[in-house]
Amino acid sequence: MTVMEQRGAYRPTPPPAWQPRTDPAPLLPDAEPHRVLGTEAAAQADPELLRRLYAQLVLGRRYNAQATALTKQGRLAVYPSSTGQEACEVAAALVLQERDWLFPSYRDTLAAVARGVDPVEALTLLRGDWHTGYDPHEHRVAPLCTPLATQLPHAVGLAHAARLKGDDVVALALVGDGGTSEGDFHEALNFAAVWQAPVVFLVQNNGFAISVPLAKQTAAPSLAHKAVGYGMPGRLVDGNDAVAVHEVLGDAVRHARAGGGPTLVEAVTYRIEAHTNADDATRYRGDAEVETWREHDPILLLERELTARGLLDDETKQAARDAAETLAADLRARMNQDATLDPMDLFAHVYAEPTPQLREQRALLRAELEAEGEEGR
Ligand SMILES: Cc1ncc(C[n+]2csc(CCOP(=O)(O)OP(=O)(O)O)c2C)c(N)n1
Ligand SMILES: [Mg+2]
Repeated sequence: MTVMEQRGAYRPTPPPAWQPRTDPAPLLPDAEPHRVLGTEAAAQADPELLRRLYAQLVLGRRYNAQATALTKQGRLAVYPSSTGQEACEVAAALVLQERDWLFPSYRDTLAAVARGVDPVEALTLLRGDWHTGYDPHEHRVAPLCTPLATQLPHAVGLAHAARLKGDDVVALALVGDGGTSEGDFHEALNFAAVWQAPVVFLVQNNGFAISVPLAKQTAAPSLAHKAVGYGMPGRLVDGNDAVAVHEVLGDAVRHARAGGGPTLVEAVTYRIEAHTNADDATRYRGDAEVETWREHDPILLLERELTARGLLDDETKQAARDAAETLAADLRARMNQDATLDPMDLFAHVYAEPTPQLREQRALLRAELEAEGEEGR
């Protein structure tokens, strides 16, 4: 059989011989983002889950505020806040089993903390102290990833390897809207679908890649639609509706665990703060837009539901606030201690075999440090 005789081969003459090899209809996302809060479906939501999500959202909001304050006090080099995106962060952590893996980006400190990473260790990288402050294997949380989308092929590799070994492991990878324009996004999704790897991709579409609005970097109908081209389902969800995100991600994780392959979930949300403390968001967006999103705040949406169902009394509210203040106080106390650092560690773990240039730079630094030490005596 020649190549041209194979099923599905491109035939240039009419009638068009091409046919989709997979029916794309079941892969298409819904026209509107999936919502639970504020709809009739909310009445079915488990009260325990609602309370748990609420407590975590309040903790997360306080963590974001405290970390941002620490940047202003010179205790943290940089903090990409996830204020406004806490529902995605928390739901991503809660849907996973202990044996699963989370692959976060630099904005996903909260997801790492919600999964059990020490709140101070989660900030080590952003403080500039060390490569990663926590052992990724302890809670199965990969290092916070700064190069955009490079965490995605890692997640696919881990998920595929786990399946080959017969381990029951699902990988959940987080990425931003801007990250979906990276080559690594394409390669990860392509391989994930071809291999039917047990991986879930959660795109937090927060409207911006630093100052670049979504419309200036993609012409896709939605980011969830990108899934279809790779042969996996795309789901669209209201990223500020914690219950909806939990439900959609939960479905995707179960689907992956059962051997159904990957899913791409686009959560529509908004970055309330600037990109980081080094960014001035007023230069590229107006206050009115931010205010509109504040009215669709993830904590507010959940509070409304809890109150309507009589699940949120003053005591519960106060307990959530107290837990958040305790977390913030611990963060302040521990982040205000100077870390003990060895400047020579700069060169550790860069390559298995240091290059001649690195060896030379290491020797230079050592000589300078020794000279300084002698001057100090
Ligand atoms: C490969 C790569 N290119 C460029 C950058 C610089 N950069 C850091 S954050 C960012 C924007 C990313 O936007 P998005 O993916 O939407 O994530 P968000 O910050 O909104 O969470 C860019 C371009 C980078 N970190 N890595
Ligand atoms: Mg973004």
